[in-house]
Amino acid sequence: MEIQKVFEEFDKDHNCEIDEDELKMLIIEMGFEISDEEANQCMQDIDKNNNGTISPAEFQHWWLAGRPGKTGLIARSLRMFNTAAEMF
Ligand SMILES: [Ca+2]
Ligand SMILES: [Ca+2]
Repeated sequence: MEIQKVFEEFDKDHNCEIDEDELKMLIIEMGFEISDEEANQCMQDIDKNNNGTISPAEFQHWWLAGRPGKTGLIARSLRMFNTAAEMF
């Protein structure tokens, strides 16, 4: 799975950054539930410069670092996402 593809999947409005709403939307689409607080923590895990959005570079850094995070929720969602992608 290419990082760029995953990023594009998150970036629903294609403005080259992922905001909190987009993050939540994808996780909900994957069939998980996420609270505002969890979404916020996920953002903090990835948004290293704390400007409220995830840039491609931030996303790539987080991805290559092994997708660390407080909640692990996105990592779980992405595993589902990979599995779904392999089915097609
Ligand atoms: Ca976006
Ligand atoms: Ca950022």
